Amino acid sequence: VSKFLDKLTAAAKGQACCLCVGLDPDPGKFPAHLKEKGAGAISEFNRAVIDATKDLAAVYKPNLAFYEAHGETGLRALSETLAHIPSEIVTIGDAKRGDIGNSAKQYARALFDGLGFDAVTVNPYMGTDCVLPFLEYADRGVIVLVLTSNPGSADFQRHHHLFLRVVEMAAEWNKSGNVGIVVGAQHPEELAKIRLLAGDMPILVPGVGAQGGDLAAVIEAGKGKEPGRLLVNVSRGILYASSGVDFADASRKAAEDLVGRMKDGD
Ligand code: NUP
Repeated sequence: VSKFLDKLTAAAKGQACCLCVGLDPDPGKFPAHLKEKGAGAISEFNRAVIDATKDLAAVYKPNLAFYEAHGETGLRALSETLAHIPSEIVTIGDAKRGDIGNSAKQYARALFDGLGFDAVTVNPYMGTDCVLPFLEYADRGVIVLVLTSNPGSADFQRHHHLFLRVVEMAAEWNKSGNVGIVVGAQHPEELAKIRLLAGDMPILVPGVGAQGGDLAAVIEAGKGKEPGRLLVNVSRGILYASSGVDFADASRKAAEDLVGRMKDGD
């Protein structure tokens, strides 16, 4: 069992379905007193959300786009955010990288050695050689896009059931026990099928909350055997539960409500 999987199991605290809080800061949506500081307020915003949710979250998932968009200021905020996350909580860098091996190696370095993520998301549609440099970090998680939450997932991923081939490949790539997969909450029927094929691999499910996915259906279809094998991500539904000065309290309430529903589904 990989170090990544051990950490995930511990962070899950016995829960089959766990909360992944998506840290996708958008200064335009911050409460007025932070909005005026723009990207300079990202770190403070994230820290308040982390402090309010850290006993409820098994995983934090910053999406790199929300930091890279602000250049140096954003990247500094990402480092500060990662430094603020308690060490027992799993971090997933949602970067969806995918490139020829020589370049993928540098992406893996940046995300694992540089930023120090426990796991990253990878776009596998360029093929095995592009995923290998990530897999070489056997102590870290490599979470592969299978069937994404967006409407365009029908264009290629569903074509000839291509996503099922990706599940098969993910199982082959899992020699070190450090591979996971991403399935959007929009596809509960396929999620059940994928769970059967994928065994007890961790499945990260985004798309609950702002994108309208059905949490109960996701739990029913996606639960694994061990704790922490189903990770439900909610970003906007937690971060922007209130646009007022009470945003951190509101993020806690939203997270509490989700965790309550996850426990009921067990
Ligand atoms: O299929 C995917 N759908 C998706 O929304 C794969 C993802 N990684 N995501 C990401 O999850 C998305 O980029 C965002 O960071 C988060 C969902 O955010 P929200 O809809 O809960 O705000």
